[in-house]
Amino acid sequence: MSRKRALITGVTGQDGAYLSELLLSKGYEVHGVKRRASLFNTDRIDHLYQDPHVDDQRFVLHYGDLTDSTNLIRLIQQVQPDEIYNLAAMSHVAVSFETPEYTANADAIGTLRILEAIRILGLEKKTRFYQASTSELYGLVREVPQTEQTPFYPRSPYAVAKLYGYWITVNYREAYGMYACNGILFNHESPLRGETFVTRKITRAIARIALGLQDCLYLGNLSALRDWGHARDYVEMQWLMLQQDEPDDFVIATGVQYSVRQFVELAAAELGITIAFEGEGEKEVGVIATVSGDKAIVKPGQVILRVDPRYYRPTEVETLLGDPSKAKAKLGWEPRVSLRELVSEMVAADYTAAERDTLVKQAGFRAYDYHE
Ligand code: NDP
Ligand code: GDR
Repeated sequence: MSRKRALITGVTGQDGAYLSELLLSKGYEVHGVKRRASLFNTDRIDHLYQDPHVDDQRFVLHYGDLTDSTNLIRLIQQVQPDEIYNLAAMSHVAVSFETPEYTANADAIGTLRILEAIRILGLEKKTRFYQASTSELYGLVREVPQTEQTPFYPRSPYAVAKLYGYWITVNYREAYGMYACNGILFNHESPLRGETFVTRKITRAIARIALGLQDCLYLGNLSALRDWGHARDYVEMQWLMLQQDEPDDFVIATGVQYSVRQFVELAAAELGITIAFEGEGEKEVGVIATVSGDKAIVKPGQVILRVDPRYYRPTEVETLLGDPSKAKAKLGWEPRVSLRELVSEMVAADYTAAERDTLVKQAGFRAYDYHE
């Protein structure tokens, strides 16, 4: 039997990297779509790289973009995939307020472009399609916890674009009998998480502060509540959703909720730092955190966290909590990693990176120092 072929958009992102690893371990031939960038953008998948000159290459990268229909049609024609995982997106909620039109083009119309390509090429019965939908669809939540039946109320240009992606996926399933699924994934994190999402921003900053590379971490809304899982766990479900007899939509979540403030406390505790919050309330500019600890370089009383309203969003999603009962019952899926384990893994990875930067600095070279 010939091996299965998968096409992954967003292969250079967090989920793209974990999903590529998973599919390769299952014997798939994996084709990834990467964007042209002025610097190499394949950090997360470099360990999977295979020389294109070898025979029997199982991991192949193609240039492409969700805003280019001709490119997508040609790639899908060339690869003839059994499964397409549409993970590519302008995925940052706050940035979507700055680039709303581009976000709609990539996240909403990009999804349509792939579905149309499948139809134009007559692959409706061959190619299964996974759409990276999101808990951001719930936005201003109407029900706790959120299930597949909870009404949507998107609160950002990102979420509105993803709402289109969700419904066009359902529509193509119903109209053309395509095997197309939405994974309504709640936040999932890892050491590969982009540096400007709140969890990674925190673990990276705490590690750098502990080693004296950074003085202070600036955050927005500390009281936001999220249901955080591990990306490695969640990509397994993306694959499982395409292996069923019938296509369907699933909520993927842990069913446990923490605040941003609690995430900071857990991350700091990993490095022996105790944080004392001061100020009127989490959304006040004056909220600061001071530390005491003996393992880290930080001084008792040092202020390491301040709230900066620059990071507030014009419309915020205050609380998200998922109910993954359907995925548990039908896919046999269960999240394996707890938040504490996730935080521990992320802090350890960022601490190692910060130690490397310290050595680079000590040797007289400029260490990578960017944070926002
Ligand atoms: P990342 O931001 O880490 O990765 C996004 C990927 O999309 C990157 O490979 C990026 O390329 C690529 N991309 C962005 N724009 C385009 C475009 N116009 N054309 C082609 N590729 C593009 O996201 P995650 O891995 O965290 O998330 C994967 C998907 O799941 C996204 O669609 C996201 O919206 C969705 N999602 C994520 C959740 C999470 O908590 N992580 C939860 C729910 C949904 P480059 O590397 O060049 O920037
Ligand atoms: P989110 O993730 O918006 O849920 O979208 P993010 O980590 O960006 O924000 C989570 C919560 O933390 C609050 N917050 C901050 N966020 C950022 N990025 N930076 C800060 O300084 C900061 N301070 C507080 C936010 O206001 C928010 O409430 C992620 C993305 O991966 C989406 O693509 C995905 O669809 C959803 O998760 C599910």
